[in-house]
Amino acid sequence: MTWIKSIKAIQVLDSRGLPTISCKVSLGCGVQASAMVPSGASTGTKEALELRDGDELYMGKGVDKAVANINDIIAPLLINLDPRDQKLIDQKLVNLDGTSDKSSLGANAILAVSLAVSHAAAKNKKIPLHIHFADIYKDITGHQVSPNLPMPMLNILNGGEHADNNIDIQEFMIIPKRASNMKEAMRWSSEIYWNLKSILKSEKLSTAVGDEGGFAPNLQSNEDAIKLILRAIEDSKLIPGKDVFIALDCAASEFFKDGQYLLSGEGRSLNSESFADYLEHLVDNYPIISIEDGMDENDHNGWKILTEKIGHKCQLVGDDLFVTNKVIFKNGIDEGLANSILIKFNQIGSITETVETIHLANTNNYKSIISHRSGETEDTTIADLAVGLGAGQIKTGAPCRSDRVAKYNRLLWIEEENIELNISK
Ligand code: 2PG
Ligand code: MG
Repeated sequence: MTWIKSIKAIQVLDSRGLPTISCKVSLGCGVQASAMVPSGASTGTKEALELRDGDELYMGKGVDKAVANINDIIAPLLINLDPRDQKLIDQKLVNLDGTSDKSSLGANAILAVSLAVSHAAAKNKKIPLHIHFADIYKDITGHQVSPNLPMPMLNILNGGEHADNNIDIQEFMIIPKRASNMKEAMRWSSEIYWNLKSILKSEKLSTAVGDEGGFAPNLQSNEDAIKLILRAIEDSKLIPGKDVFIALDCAASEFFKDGQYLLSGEGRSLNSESFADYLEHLVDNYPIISIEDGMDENDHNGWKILTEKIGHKCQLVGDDLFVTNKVIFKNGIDEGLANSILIKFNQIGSITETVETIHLANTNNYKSIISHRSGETEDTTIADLAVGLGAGQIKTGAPCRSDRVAKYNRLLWIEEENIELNISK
């Protein structure tokens, strides 16, 4: 029998220099483990509530209340419980909170504990975290998954809410699809990133980076961003559309105003039908194989149009649309919206609920992509989650900035230590 001896949380800073929570769990056997929670900027309105203090400190962004909720309310409830029973721990947390959006204790408080408990349990079992996650999936769903290494999607050019430039689309990602392993995927991505930097310099464009480590130059259009990336791929002696593909996160909810998609960088305003045509044009003319949040989270009609138009030839990913919430996701599946889901555990607030949402995707032929947030820390839990659950894809920013590469570096170690794992194609 192993048991939780103490739980302690403190306020730390994330990659944007804003407060977040670090939580440490100590077990009776002497094991200690900690985890930190991420934070989004282009958030979906139906995400679980991230509790912020709202006072004069840190521009209202402090998390002292959430930290106190862990230390004073959550910790006493979980002492003596078995950390290996993630389902029970998360159930207790959800019940203690008692709201549908975790607004009483804060999803950030609940997730910090949920994550730290999983790390402690894996250590107690003396197994890597990704194997523990595969066990958790089995416990919760009754199904076995096949762990594998996820294909990375690296955001190398930033716009929207993540950068101070004029680009409307939030993320331009590369997918090193033909790389034979993680090591090669990361080498190609780093070379493309550095070649993009050289191109930007030679064009006298800014090489400053956005929140996720991608470059953030001012450009004439979204297509110009794609063209620059294609050049960078070619300069890396790789073939766009064969070796390396492109993925976009439009984060369209951020520029949907009064029924129109406002591409202010291009001085254009399009309705849902025309914006779907615009995206189809991009898919037909460039090696784009994945588009996330191509429509506003509430524009379900637009999502239907887009899914019917290009769902057969492009991965369409719901992020703000589904917010990792199995009830919202189920409705979306029934409506036939998108064909994939972005998974961010802080959108829902616990490991168990995250696993349930991934299981719903698995049983409905939707792909899952494990994702970071734009505000991150050195925590690498998502790398293990992607491997353990065999999700197949991960997006965690540029091959640059420690908060981003920490996850890729963790994947490189997992590959090194598990020769039986292949990279997902
Ligand atoms: C997204 C994410 C991560 P944020 O929109 O997919 O890239 O951004 O964390 O700001 O919601
Ligand atoms: Mg997104």
